Amino acid sequence: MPHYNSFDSFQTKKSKEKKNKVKNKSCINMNKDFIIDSSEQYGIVIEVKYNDAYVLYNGEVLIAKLRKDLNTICNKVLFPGDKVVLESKNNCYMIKNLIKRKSILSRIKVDSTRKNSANVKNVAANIDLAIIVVSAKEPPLHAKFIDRYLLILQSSSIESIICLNKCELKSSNEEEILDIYRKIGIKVIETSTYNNIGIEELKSYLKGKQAIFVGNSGVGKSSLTNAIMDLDNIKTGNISQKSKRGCHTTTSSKYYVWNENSSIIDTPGIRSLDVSSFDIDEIKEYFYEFKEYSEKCKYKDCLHFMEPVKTCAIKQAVEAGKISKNRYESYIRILSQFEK
Ligand SMILES: Nc1nc2c(ncn2[C@@H]2O[C@H](COP(=O)(O)OP(=O)(O)OP(=O)(O)O)[C@@H](O)[C@H]2O)c(=O)[nH]1
Ligand SMILES: [Mg+2]
Ligand SMILES: [Zn+2]
Repeated sequence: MPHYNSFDSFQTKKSKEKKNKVKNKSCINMNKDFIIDSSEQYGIVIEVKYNDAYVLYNGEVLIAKLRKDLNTICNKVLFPGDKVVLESKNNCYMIKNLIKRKSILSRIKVDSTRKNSANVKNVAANIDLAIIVVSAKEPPLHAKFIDRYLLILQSSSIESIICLNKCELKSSNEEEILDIYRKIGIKVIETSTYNNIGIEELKSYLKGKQAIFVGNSGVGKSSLTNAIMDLDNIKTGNISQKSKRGCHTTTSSKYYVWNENSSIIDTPGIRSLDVSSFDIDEIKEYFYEFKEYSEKCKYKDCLHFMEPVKTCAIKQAVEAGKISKNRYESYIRILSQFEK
């Protein structure tokens, strides 16, 4: 069985090239000497507010601005988790260099007012592990959300696990959805910040890592951050009684250190995850459990979509219950967007 975290072996050359194109787009106006390979002394960006970067340096949080000759503002080039080299000038801290990133989590926002113009929105840098946070109820658990997050994280080569929060509200319905992911080799942790369940297990996965919580508004990302930090001062929000969804309480991503070498980035809930920047034939590459069957499809370029069942080994595997129907439906739902 393919394991979800063995990204590179499955990445196509095309998707790698495309990813690099996206990465470069995020570094507009960047002088070449700004990015360096390494430095002994560096600080970590914990939050960025317009032109101010809050940098954790030797245990202190400093406010720094970007080098003037870069002619750009902080929030265009720096993200929580970035490692930066500082210099002090006239009682101000300047960011002299950015240390080369090992990963960047981006999502693409399509500007609906300007057709075909995609806007790269970076979320955080140097992530070792992403925790896709979902809740058992309020907001309800849907496999399609998890599948979109997985697609985006895997295309950024970021290892991911699932955390089902509000597990005290779980019923057999949610259990069935979680089983889909357990079966394809993704770790699922169950937590309840109300009943203090699973927090120690979650910590054991986060230890020694720069991790990030992603997921819809109201699932409990900030509540989990409070639980891990043993704090209660990170703002959390109520669930709307009408829609049973979150109210977008967290508005910017923030980095928290909870243990030596262990940090967590709490992010705002994402309204919609756009996947239109992918190529239609790239999507199937990230549904890793398809791989062992797709080689048996009659046509090499089979999209497992409009092709007849008799030529498509994926459709046959879905019918035989070897591939989850839910996952296949997510795949088709994503592909259908390209038809519009
Ligand atoms: N029943 C239940 N509710 C929880 C649990 N953990 C958090 N909540 C509640 O869920 C609501 C939303 O929690 P937040 O931590 O603000 O959610 P968030 O994911 O940070 O939301 P955004 O910042 O809007 O993206 C709050 O009312 C919490 O009290 C839990 O384990 N069980
Ligand atoms: Mg929050
Ligand atoms: Zn096929």
